[in-house]
Amino acid sequence: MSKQVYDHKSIEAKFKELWNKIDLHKTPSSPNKKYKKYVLDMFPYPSGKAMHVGHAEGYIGTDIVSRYYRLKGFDVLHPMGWDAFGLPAENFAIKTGVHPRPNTDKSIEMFKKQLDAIGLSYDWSREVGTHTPDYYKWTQWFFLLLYKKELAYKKKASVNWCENCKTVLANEQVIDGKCERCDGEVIQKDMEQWFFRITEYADRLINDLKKVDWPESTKINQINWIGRSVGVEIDFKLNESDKIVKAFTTRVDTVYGVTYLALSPEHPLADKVATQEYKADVDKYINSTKSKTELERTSDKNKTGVLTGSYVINPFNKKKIPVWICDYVLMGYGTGAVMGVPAHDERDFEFAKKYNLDIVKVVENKKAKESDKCEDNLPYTHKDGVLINSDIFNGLTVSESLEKIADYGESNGFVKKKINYKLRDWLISRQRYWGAPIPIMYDKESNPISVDIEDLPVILPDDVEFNPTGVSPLVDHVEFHSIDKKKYPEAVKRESDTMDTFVDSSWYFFRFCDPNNEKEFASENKMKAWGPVDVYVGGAEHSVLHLMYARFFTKVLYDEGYIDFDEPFISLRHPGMILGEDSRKMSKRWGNVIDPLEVIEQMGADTLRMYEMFMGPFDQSKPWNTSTIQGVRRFLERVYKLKDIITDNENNNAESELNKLIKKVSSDIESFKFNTAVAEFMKFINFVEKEGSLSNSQLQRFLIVLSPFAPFITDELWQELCTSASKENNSIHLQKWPEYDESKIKDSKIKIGVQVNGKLRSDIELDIDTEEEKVKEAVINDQAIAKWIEDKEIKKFIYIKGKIVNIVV
Ligand code: ANZ
Repeated sequence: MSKQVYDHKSIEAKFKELWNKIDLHKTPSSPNKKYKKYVLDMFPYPSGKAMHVGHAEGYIGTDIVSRYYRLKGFDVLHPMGWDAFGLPAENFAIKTGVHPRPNTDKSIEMFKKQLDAIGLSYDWSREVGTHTPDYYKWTQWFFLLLYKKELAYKKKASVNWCENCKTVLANEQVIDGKCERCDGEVIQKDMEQWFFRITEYADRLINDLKKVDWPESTKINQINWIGRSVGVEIDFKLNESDKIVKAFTTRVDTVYGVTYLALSPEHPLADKVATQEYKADVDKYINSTKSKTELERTSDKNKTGVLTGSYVINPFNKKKIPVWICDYVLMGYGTGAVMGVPAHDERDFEFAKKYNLDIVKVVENKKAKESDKCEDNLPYTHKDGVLINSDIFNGLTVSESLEKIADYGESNGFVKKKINYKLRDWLISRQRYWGAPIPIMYDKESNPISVDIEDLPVILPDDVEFNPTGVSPLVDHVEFHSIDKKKYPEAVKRESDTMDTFVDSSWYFFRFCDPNNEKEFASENKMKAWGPVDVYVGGAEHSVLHLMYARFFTKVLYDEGYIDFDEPFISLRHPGMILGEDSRKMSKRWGNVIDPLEVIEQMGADTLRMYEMFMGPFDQSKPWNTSTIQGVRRFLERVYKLKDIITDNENNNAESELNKLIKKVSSDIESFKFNTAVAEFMKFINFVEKEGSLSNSQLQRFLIVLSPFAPFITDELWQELCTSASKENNSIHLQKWPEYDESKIKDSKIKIGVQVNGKLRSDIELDIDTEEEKVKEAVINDQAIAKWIEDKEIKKFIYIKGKIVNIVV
């Protein structure tokens, strides 16, 4: 005899145990390539904080998708692991004074407990943690692969330094001048660091976005971050000498309007160009810019500069133009020199006004009214217009002239066509402890020597004082630097910096294909079989971080012949944020954080899952609402009682509704419209409760379709309905997704045209078997029709069933 009350606690405990026992979520070992789905979440970093309900949203979405495809007969890979190295874990360790390893392992345990409670169908036999030697051995292997291909290199450069974390950061990890991890101030420092040559892949990283189904905004973020600019470099001769200053411009059409040339304070000529008279001013200026951040220099409204007394010659019109040093010009972009065109560039205009420089207009908007053509409307920065004051190019449109002027300059030897990128090489060394050691040693002259692959992993020692000091904590670790002298006679020490954690996460999705491989990071066969990831879910904040780095790694592996695909994530979705009940971001500060374990304790995991999917569109932010979650709980209680209305006969109306439900839920899951799928379940239950009957087979099919959303309650009800002797192996999750039959889907609603005095005035939607009296009532109360009747007397009302209404007034 089954229980009459829906007791989620006992049901969930029972099935968690049963599923484990029968290894329900085990990944098939050799998938059918045509029918495989690799469904992946961005793996979390276990930094000490527990997960809140917002984090669960994406995991529930992918779990539904995984369960759905399994029922559809696909071989599914749905793994989980830990992005366990890195600053969050290390900063937490510093705060608590506990070593990051036990801290991290404790966090992992806590996360796992939470994930398990939600009923997520991960195959835990594939779990990976980036902080374990058998994982980071391969992170180091990737470093060596890039080093061998000259895609990893060391150079001295001006780099971002976080004062708080006491380490360098990659450009992507500086958000609005602040550290991505701790929000601390970032300054520029000259340091020798390791880089990955991601810029080599800039064009492919843009072009291949065509191949993937990603949110448009994420693609645009990447394209803008890579920042491809097509332009030219123009040679300006300095002071009639042989010295040349090259300036990069995307607007060669404005070259006759150049009235000054601006060098960045870091330009190699900056401290050499000043004439005697200006030298002191220039030195002072260059010194003063050193304390400014890049952000201050570029966003500062008040552009500053200093005159050098030198001049250059514009090779097009041979005019002499003054050379300035300006800190709004950055050394890291183009050539570090800009040709100033005040009439057509906002910054140059501001600068020229401030220092009283010439402004020469060279592009005119033909269509503008006469009054708009005057100088007051400068700068004119648009590209629709024709050239004036530009010698032989006068009269050409901007777009015609770009090519012609560049060709002319090129044939005369002072112009070179050039494509520039905003993207910089990825700085991967960190002066911190909790990361994979870089597998490099140095000889006496500090020349790098790479560690042999067979000597990997270079182990990260545990007994290290990890408080950040500005140099890697590994510098003074004696044992870490003891090297096999026989094998590496030249090596005197190891590289002490560790790798950026984003290196660890750039390849973890390959490891999941073959997580226990001791000989390779993953076998070619396994990667071919499972890769690429079909469905990937994770935060939009990674659009130029992890999502770009992982694409870069994938392309390198593709070029090296390890894999047969060159994009890692075919379709990508970002979950929206779940806000607190007060519509604010969940945070300890506001006291509005909701713990999934508490919700599960009170209402059950199935309720939490269905509610989170019901809250609104997956990719949008939405506030938590306690009364709606109670409504979802009541829905499940009603599902629990459905077995009470089972009859022997198939209910035809329910059959039609059920087929409609199967069709809608299938397409909704495939397109991540979980909220409308849940609404459809609710409509269905309203319908069958009204009908009062449902056959066993109909209830079974309903439960299968519901099972990806509510895996526990559906398995419980399944066991009760099922007559087979071996219930254990008869989990609902091992069944087949029901097919729907289009011919059985009859619409219960129908649209009926309404004529007034012979003219079609509107239509009205009604249940197919509404009686005439009710039709009349509905028609009269319909606003669109009421205005044609007004207060006139209805002389005739004719209803042709299911077809048309005719009213004579
Ligand atoms: C002259 C000019 C005239 C420019 C005009 C623009 C408009 P994007 O599109 O972002 O690549 N520039 C070049 N190097 C720079 C540097 N190191 N620091 C600051 N600015 C620099 O921008 C290219 C434009 O940015 C270039 O084209 C140059 O200004 C400026 F009506 O040259 B232009």
